[in-house]
Amino acid sequence: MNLAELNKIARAMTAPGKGLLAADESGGTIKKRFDAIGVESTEDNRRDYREMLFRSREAMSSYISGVILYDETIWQNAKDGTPLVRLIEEAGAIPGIKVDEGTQALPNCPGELVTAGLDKLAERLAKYYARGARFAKWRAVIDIGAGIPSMTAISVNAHALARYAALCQAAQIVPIVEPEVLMDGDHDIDRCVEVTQRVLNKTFQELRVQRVALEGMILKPNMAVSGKKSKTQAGVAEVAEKTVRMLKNCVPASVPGIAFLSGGQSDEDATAHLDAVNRIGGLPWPLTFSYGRALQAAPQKAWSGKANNVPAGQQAFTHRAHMNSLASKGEWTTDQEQKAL
Ligand code: 5MM
Repeated sequence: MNLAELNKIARAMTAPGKGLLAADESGGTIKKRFDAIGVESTEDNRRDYREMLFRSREAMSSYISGVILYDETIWQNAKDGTPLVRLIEEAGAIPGIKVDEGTQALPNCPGELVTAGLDKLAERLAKYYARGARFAKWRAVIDIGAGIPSMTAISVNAHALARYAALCQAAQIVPIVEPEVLMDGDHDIDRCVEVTQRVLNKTFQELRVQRVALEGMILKPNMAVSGKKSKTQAGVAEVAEKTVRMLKNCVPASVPGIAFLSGGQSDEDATAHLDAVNRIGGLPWPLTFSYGRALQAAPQKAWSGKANNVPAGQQAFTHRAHMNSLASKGEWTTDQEQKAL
């Protein structure tokens, strides 16, 4: 393992004013997104949509440091035959790949999930590296509810995250470690903090046990937020203060960067929260975005599967990427949010 090189890539992924585009929706998820805009989820439509994003020159070269791809996309070519991976590289961004294979029911733990995909992972990583991937992503899912999460679910998911991260580093690929605590329940923000801290602590414990070099990874956590169905919704200042406290409590300073998931927050909330955490300042790591929905909902709607709408889709994507770039520097304002439209 060349740790200096891994660290260099990790720092480029979280470079000032830049963040990651999570375009790694699996078949089922992209179908759901396309259903919402009345577009059939065919291989060509998925290609056209992602080509539209990757050809958004301003967004890709100024605000996006890297793109997380799904297996299908990393092997796809643009309409003119250029590999989609090349489009990303030509814009100055780094291609990455989702390598987990989704979640499965966790035996003996009703309602809980474990992420699959460790089998043959070393071989798959070698192929992805040869295709140009310089980082990877693995997402563990932890739900909050009555009596859950169990320590069993937290442990097995942390163990798998660390196994994946060690295999990535051996393949000279930077692992994005994503332990997502879902915001779907009716819990309040303090319960989110309590569970997320438990999950982060266990994850870093496993990373250490499995000798993962923290300088060669990126953490992709959830923010501290209220459950979507909670009657009390924490405001921006509380989210920022509790998110920063939670990270300070659990994330070693040697981690080169943190890139949040949006997790179902509205576009503007995801941006406002990122801005607010960055305004607090004085932290050992850059805090940026690795958003899927919060970067793509607007361009998906603007595009709606029509070739004529490509410029509008690209404009919507560029706007969200720009707003999140500003937020990653603590420079976003509601004025800019509205002015650019
Ligand atoms: C883009 O969504 C990713 C893929 O999910 P599936 O495997 O279910 O299709 C997801 O892992 C995503 O990268 C992260 O959750 C962050 O995305 P959000 O939308 O939460 O910002």
